[in-house]
Amino acid sequence: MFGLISNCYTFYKKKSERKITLALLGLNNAGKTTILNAIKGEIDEDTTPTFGFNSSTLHEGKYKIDAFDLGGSKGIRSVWSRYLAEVHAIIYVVDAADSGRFEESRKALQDVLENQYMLDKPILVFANKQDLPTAAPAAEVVSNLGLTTCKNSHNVFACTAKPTAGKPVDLRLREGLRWLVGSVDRVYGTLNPRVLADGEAVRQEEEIKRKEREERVRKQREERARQQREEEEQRARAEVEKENVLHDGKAGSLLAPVAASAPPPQAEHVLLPPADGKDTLPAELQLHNGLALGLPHTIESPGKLPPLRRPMEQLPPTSDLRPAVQDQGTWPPSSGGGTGSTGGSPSAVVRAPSGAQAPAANGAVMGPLQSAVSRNGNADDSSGPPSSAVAVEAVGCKPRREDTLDVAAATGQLEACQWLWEMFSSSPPYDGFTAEGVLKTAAGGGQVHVCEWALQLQTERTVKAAAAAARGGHVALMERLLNWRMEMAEGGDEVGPEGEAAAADVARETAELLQAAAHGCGLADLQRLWQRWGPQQQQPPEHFGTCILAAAAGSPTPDWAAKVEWLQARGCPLSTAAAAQVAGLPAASAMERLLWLRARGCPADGRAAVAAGSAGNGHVIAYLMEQQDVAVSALVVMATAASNGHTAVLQLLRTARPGLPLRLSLLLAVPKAQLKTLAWLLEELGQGGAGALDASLFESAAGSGSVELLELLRERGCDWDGRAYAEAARFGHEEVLEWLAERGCPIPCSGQPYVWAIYEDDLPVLRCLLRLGCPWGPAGTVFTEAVAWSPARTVRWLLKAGCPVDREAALEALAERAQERDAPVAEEIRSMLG
Ligand SMILES: Nc1nc2c(ncn2[C@@H]2O[C@H](COP(=O)(O)OP(=O)(O)OP(=O)(O)O)[C@@H](O)[C@H]2O)c(=O)[nH]1
Ligand SMILES: [Mg+2]
Repeated sequence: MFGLISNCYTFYKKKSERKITLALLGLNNAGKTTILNAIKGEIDEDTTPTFGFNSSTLHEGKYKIDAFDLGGSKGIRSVWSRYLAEVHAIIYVVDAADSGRFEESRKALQDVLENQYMLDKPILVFANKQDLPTAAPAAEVVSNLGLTTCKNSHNVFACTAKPTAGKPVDLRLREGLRWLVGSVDRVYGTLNPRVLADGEAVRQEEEIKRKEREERVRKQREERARQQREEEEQRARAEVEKENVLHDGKAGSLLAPVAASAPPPQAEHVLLPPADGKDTLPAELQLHNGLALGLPHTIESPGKLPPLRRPMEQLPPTSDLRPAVQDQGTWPPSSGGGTGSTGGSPSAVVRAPSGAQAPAANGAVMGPLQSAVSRNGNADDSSGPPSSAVAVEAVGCKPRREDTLDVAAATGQLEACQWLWEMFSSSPPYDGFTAEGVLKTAAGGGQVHVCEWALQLQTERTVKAAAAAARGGHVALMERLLNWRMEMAEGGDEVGPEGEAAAADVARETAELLQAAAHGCGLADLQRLWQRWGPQQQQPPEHFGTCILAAAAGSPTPDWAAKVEWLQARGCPLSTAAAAQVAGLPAASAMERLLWLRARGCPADGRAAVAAGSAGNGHVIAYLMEQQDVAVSALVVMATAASNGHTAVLQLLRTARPGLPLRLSLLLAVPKAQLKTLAWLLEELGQGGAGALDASLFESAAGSGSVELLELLRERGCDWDGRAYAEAARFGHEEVLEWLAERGCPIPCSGQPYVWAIYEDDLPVLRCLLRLGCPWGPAGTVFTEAVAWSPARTVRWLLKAGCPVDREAALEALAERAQERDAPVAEEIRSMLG
């Protein structure tokens, strides 16, 4: 029994979050270990210099973070590069009080940034030791580290990792981590396959090197054994010669016993290294091979932060090449440069509403809510329109807020936007759910009315929204948003932060604006904007020029080539970024544009093949693989194609590189339920692939929501366990939960499925779990999570449903909630506890 409980507990701890791997880098004595300890809440720990690394597990919202704190002494820094393939992002720590080492720190960071595996990975910088009088502020650390030209997404947080006695942990540490996780979250869909594939490629490379080393050692040992044998034989012959002399040439029979004493041929194997080769690896390498394995010193800290937003899978792309459909309520498109006919509004999942309909977003998400909202707008309903709160109470579920608000804003459903805003703005803050975000999404869709409403919610930051409008080809709306900013500035209101940081912000925003215009507007508009906002100097900064030209190359406007040529004449270079941009376009344009660019001397690299893999452009991949100057990682391309369901690309790569492993592709095809691709992969894997069909693969499949996929995997003998329930609950798939129970999948005793439903505030899933008889898990765990994150009505429901309560833990979570976030809700919940 104890074993069962302890298994449940272990399982509960092993939450099925998305995983991120981070490395903490920085010079020795910068405070890396102290920062990691502080984030874990271990503020009293004294640190000693780190040799090798420490690893810790953290939680931030839905993410499980494996953090590797590496030693920063000069002699150890060379091993940093071994970790970079396997990390999603890095935390770089600087001792802000030690200006004498800024230059050394800059160089160390520069080396990291130049590593091929660091491309597009976010970087969080902590300017540590702000308690010391000599500490430089964040802006000074930025310029001393040379971050102003850094192409990776980055942010700097000043902090004090080592608090004075009795003081709480510096909140900026968590804030920084939250920023970093948010940045990774935004690109997780593309970054994660790359990280997995790069990690796999590096592991394979190391495996090959290990085998080569073993082979070398084996040969050396064989050679030594052969020499020994020869020496023995020679000695034996010499003995025989001696005997012959003594016995008158009749000592030949003596040879036999001597030869038998030499080691028999198979005895050589005794000298070979064991199959795992452990004894032949240098100790240092063994240490760092541990990166991908379960490592010691793993410390779990409970996830106390709100879940992060999920990727906007529902939102349609804004950059497809289809001609624009002019939505009602949008400003007339620009007449200049042929922009008007091509300024694409998003090919929305939902059309604009008639009357006061709620956003008809993803049915799975909105189903029950939608009917309540429809009632809300029905004039014949004698009971009158219920308030949003009443509707939510009646239905018992919130739509997944970020998805629905995005869809409503992009498609111009003003009333739905207002309704959703009213409902969510009182909730705890949530990454991505901001007025600025709504404005930007609405601007991207050219939705003027929604923009006007959103401008009442926030009035300062409109350049990003203007850029989104430009990207969608909505030039008049873009102008309007830019002028709004001007008016605000003239009116004396503060625009953005002060000083250096403000200047950097403006530079970044204008670069973003021009890049968006290069994508979505015609040449005439681009030229006009360039004149007003473009760089003053003759030669634009390289990164700026590269990005803007790449945007023009991948543009949906018919005059894309004219834009590229015009930008080239302004000093913007043709680069690998442009090649990658066009390689990911729909098939015919991709090849045509890539050849056009290459004919003008445009370089290309592996990223173009990855982009082509993501778009399913097999012929572009085949072309790139033939090019002498392009290094294509077939494994990475294959992984990307698999996650996007491009079976033909997998087939092509499999023919070109028959030895490519398939397991990674299998893992990546599962979350989006790419059924055809999966069927092909399973076929190819055949009997030998049975090992890949484990319970974690099934867990991931449960998160896809596809019962068909689950059926397919079970047919092929895939293993399953209780984690599947948790994953299905996390993504709100009631149908999958029902299916699992009906088929007899072992139900977990961890309570984790409830915890996910609580994070998502998904009452229907909570009800479903209760109906299926899912156990609550270790006493009080589920309730405590609810007390920390849920609205009062969910807590009330849990009490009614008989959820076990650990009163002490609940009160502690409530106190924290009251202090950090929403005190009134905490108070309401406290009154329920009596
Ligand atoms: N005053 C002050 N001291 C700090 C702060 N953070 C860390 N320290 C101290 O700085 C020293 C080095 O901290 P560590 O965390 O061990 O540094 P590290 O970056 O991990 O160093 P290596 O492991 O050698 O690479 C320790 O004495 C810490 O107590 C801070 O915010 N303020
Ligand atoms: Mg350390």
